[in-house]
Amino acid sequence: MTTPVSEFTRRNFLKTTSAAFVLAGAFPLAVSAQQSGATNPLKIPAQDAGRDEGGVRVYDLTMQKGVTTFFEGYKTATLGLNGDYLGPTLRMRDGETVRINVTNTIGETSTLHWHGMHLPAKMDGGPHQTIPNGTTWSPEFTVKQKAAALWYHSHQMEKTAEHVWRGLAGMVWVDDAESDAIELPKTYGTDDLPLVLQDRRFDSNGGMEYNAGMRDMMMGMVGNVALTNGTVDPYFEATTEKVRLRILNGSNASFYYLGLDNDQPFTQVASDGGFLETPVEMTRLLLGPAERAEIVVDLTPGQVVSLRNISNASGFRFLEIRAAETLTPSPAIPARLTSIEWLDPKDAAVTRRFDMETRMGGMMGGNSHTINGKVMDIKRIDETVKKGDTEIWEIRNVAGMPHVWHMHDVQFQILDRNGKPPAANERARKDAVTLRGGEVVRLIMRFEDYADPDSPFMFHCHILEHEDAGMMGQFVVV
Ligand SMILES: [Cu+2]
Repeated sequence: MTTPVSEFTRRNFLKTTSAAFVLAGAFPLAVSAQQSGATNPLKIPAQDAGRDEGGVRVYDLTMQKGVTTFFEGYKTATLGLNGDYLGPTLRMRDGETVRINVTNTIGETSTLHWHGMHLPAKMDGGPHQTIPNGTTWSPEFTVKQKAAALWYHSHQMEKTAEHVWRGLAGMVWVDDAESDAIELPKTYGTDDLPLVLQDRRFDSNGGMEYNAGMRDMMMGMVGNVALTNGTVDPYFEATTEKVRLRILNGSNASFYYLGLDNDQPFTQVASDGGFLETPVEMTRLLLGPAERAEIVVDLTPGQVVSLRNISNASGFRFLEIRAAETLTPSPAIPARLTSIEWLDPKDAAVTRRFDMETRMGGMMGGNSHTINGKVMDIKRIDETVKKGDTEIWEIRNVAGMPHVWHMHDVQFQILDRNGKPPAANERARKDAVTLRGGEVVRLIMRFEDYADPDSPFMFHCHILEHEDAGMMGQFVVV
């Protein structure tokens, strides 16, 4: 397996901590580097398509304590769902009714949030839907969703960062008639891969305890080792001409600027909430915490190419792809992938404004991360939205550091970023958007189907340390 942790961390901290932060500007970094060939086969999370119970698709997820061997000879205490670290990829279909029995055995209260899903607030798994240790929560809802790679993670009030860090996360892939028919790679684990990208801070004993210090609370908790589906320094042996990578930035706080190490182009075909209308060829992809992108990589026989985070000095590797000497042909990517119903700003009933702000407290007070000057109060409803309304939400990052806006219930569209049209790969259904320091985005969304004056949805920064520090608010749809 891989280099022992002590050497790994020392070497790479020395190599990167001084220069890397400068090179990457304001972005928090994950630091580690791999110079030679990758050492571990990529772990592929199990797929779980549930079981049919009288027309309802039923899943069982157990949140549990685990022990994971990330580095040979080192046992690391972790959390997982139906396993030691992370959880299975749930497969579900648009139009189906699903029930997920979530049993908590981790020894403390948690929650499980369906990130990116459009569903009733009571089923959302936010801070109000707590699951005490030893109990089972069984949300049931109808999937009303375009095909997309979504995810689930703990959303426990003030503990989200720690729970996700320790491993309480996994993916949800929604399928529909369009994704069934589309000519893109879709054989799970063969040419269609989930890639949960994370970084974790390991100590010299192989531990990855969540010990956030002052700087971590300000900047977000950043690691010294890259993990892909919980694998350190992984490789994948490809057998097809094209591989589709469904990438989730599952980190607490790191922004990944991804590219292939030979700078060959790849094609983005989907964003957070499903397919782009047309594929976008690119060589670099920025993903903030919680954002997703599906990309297709073209391979030549015998090729070895690596997906790297090139935003730090060492350019650490998330995945080495080793193409077989003979590759099964893959069809060309369709020129048109889907149609998106673009919302018209003229139809917006309301424009709301949100300032994301970070203040450094200095000697007298603590640091603060706020939205419109407020920190989260679970008893306070910040915004009330009328069901059926289209709204514009203007988000300003008035801080110097980047933040990530995420809101529950809806997939939004980006009208503009700093007054200019969004990049081609952000003309999409999205539920999370990265804002660099000083940036302004205008989002448009429609609040459909579900209203409940007693159960709020969340909006928050998806840097999890910021969320836990109170950079979160609540809205109800009535
Ligand atoms: Cu933030």
